[in-house]
Amino acid sequence: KPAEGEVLELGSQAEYKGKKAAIAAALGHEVNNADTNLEENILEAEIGETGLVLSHYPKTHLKRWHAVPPVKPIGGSPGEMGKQVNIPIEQEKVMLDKFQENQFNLMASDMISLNRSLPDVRLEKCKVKKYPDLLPTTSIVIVFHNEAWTTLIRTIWSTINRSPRPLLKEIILVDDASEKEHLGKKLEDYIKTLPVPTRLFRTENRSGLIRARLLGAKHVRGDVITFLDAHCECTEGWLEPLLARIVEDRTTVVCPIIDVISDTTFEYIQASDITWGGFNWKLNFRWYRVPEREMKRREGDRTAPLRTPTMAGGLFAIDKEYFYKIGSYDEGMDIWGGENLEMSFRVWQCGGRLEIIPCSHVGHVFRDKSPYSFPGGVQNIVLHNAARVAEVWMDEWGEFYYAMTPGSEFEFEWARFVWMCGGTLEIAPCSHVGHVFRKTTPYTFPGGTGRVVNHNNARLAEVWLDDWRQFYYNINPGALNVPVGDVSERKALRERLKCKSFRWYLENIYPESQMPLDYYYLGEDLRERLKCKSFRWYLENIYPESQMPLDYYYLGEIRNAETSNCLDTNGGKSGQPVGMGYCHGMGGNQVFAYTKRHQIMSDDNCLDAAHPRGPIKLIRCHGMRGNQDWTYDAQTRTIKHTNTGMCLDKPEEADVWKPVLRPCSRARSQQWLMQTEFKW
Ligand code: LR7
Ligand code: MN
Repeated sequence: KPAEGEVLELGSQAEYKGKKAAIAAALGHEVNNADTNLEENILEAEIGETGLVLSHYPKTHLKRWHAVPPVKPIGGSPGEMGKQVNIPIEQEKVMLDKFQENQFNLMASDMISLNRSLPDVRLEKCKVKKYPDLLPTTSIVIVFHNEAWTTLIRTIWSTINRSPRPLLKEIILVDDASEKEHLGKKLEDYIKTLPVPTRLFRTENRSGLIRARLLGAKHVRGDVITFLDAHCECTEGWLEPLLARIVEDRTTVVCPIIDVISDTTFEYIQASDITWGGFNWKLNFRWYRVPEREMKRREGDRTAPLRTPTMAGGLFAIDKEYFYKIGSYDEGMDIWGGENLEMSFRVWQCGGRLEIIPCSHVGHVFRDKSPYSFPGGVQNIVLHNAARVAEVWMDEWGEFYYAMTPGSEFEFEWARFVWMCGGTLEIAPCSHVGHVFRKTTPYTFPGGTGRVVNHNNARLAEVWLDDWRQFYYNINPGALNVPVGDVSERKALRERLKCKSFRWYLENIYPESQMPLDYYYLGEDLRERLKCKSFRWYLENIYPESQMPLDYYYLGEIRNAETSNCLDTNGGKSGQPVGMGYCHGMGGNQVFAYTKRHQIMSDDNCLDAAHPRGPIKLIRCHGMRGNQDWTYDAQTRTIKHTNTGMCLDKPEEADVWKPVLRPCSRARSQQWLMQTEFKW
C-alpha cells in the first residue's frame, strides 16, 4: 500500500480487469491524480516488483470517434488512387533537373492533388476489425529540412483527410532551419487555413531530425505522439489501430506498415507484411523477412501486431508520457541516423515493446540519396550517432560495429567556478608563499573522513557540475549514499548571479579537463535507472535471427600462414565469391567472426561452399550449418569444411585472389591465423 502523499509511478500492463479489486483495496479508492476516477479511468494496472504500478488514460482524455469515409478521386488529376504519374518525354530534361532538388520526382509530385485518393491496401480482416469506442488523441509531429511544398502539404492533408477528427488533436510542424522560400511566410499563412490546429516551430540553427523532433514533442498536447516524415501519405484507417494498441499497453511503440511511394512516379506500392526491421554490423537499419517463429506466435494471423526487433524510425506512435519515461532521444545525435536503432534497443531492453501494426498503412517516398547537406560530413555524423548506439546499448556487440567501421571509435572530446559567475581565478607568478605539505591530516573528521569529503563534494557536484556530476558519482559510488542536505540556497545563489553552465566552463575555461565534453555516462545511467536488460538478453529473446552471432570464438582478420594475406569480402554481396588480399589491419571487409554455430561470417553473409571444387562464396547466413559449417582447429590451424571434408587453402596460381578447398594436408598454405592485429 502506498504511503500517504506518495506519487505513484504510472507504468503499464494490460490485465487491469483481474486486478481491479486488489488495486482498489490497496489504495482505499484514492489515486494521487486529480483526473483519475478509479472505477472508470484506469485502463492498465499491475502490482509489480516495486509495488503498485498504474497506467491509465484519464477518461476525459479519451475521445469517441467514428471511421472516416474514403477520399474520393478527383476527376482528371494524375496519380489518383495512388497510380503512377508519367512525365511526357519532351519534359524529361526539366523533370531531371527538378529531381536533383529533393532526390525525388518533384515534377510528378507537383502534378498530383494535395488530396489525392489512395487504394485501400488493407487485408479484408483489417477492414472489419472493431476498435474501442474511446481512444486517446494524438498530435502528429512532422519535422523537415528543405522539404518540397507538395510532398509536405500532401502529408498534412492525408492525415487530416484520413484521421477521425476527434482523435487528431493537432499537427505540429518543425522546420529545421530550411532555406526555401515556400517554407517561410507562405507556409505560416497556409497552415492558418487548415481545419485542424496546426502549429509551426522553427529550430534556430540546423539541429538535425533528432533534436527537431524533441522540439516538436515538447509542444505536444495530445496523449500520443505520432511522428511522420515530411513526405508521407496515410491511407484509410491508418490511425485507429495504432492508438488502439497503445491504449491496450502504453509501453508499446507502434509503427504502421511503411508502403512505398515511388521516388520516380509517385505510385503507391504496397509493402510486404512479412518484413520486419533488423540491422547489420555497420548498424544500418535493414528490412528482413519475418521468421517462422513470429508467424507462429501470432498464430498465423497476418493482422496481429508483429513484434519487430527494430524500426525504420520515421513513422511511429508512442504514448507521450512513455516517450519521456523511456528517455525520449539522445540529444547528442546530429542530423540523421542512429536514433531509430537507439530507440529500438532502448524500448526492448528497458521493458517496452516495439511492434508493426499490419492494419495500419502509411506510404513514404523512399529515395536513394539524401537531398540535403550534412554539416560536418555525412560519414562523421552517421558514425558518431551509431557509435553512441554501440556504446550505450550494445555491450560487447559494439565490437562488431567498430570492427566494421574502423576509425569510428567515438573520439572522447577532451576538448574543452568563480569562472562560471563572471569572476577570474589566477595564479600570480610573482608571489610565492611556502606551506607545510603533510601526508595525512592530524585531526579527526567527525562522522568519518570519507563521509565528510563525500558530503562536501556531493554538494559541489549538485550545485555546479550539471550533467557532469555523474562522473563524480560514477567513479565514487559511495557518494550516492551520503546525504547532500539542502542545496537550494546555493542553487538560488547560482541563479541570482546568473552563472553560466558547467558546459560553458569546460568549453571556455578548462577544455583540457578530465571531464569529456560529450560522453555516454548519462546514457548508461538511463540503463541503470530503467533497469534495462543486457544486449545479450535482447539478442536471445527478441532477435535470435539477428546478424549478430550470439556466441562466437573470434572476431577479426583471418590470415593465411604461407602467403600472409587475409580473407577479404572485397565488399561483395551475397552470391559473390570471397577473396583474399594484403592484410591491411583496418577491419572492414577483412573482419570475420568464427561463431559457435560453426559459421565464418562477415556482416550478414557467411562463407559457403556448395561443391568441393566450386568457388567459396559469401551467402546470406542461414544458421542451418549445411554448406556454411566450418571447423577451426586451433592446434593445426586448419579451417575444415564439414560437408566436403576439405580444407580451406590459399588461392590457385591462376586465380590469385580467391581461396579454394583442397584435401586436408599439413601444408602451410592450409594454416590460418586468427589473431587480430588491428592497427587502430
Ligand atoms: O537535418 C535534418 N533535419 C530534418 O528535419 C535532416 C532531416 N530532417 C527531416 C527530413 O526532412 C525528413 O522529414 O527528417 C525527416 C527524415 O529524414 P529523411 O526522409 O531524409 O530520412 P529517411 O527517410 O531517409 O530515413 C529513415 O531513417 C532516418 C534515420 O535518422 C529517420 O529515422 C527517418 O525518419 C527514417 N524514415 C523512415 O523510417 C521512413 C521509412 C524509410 C526506411 C527504411
Ligand atoms: Mn524519409
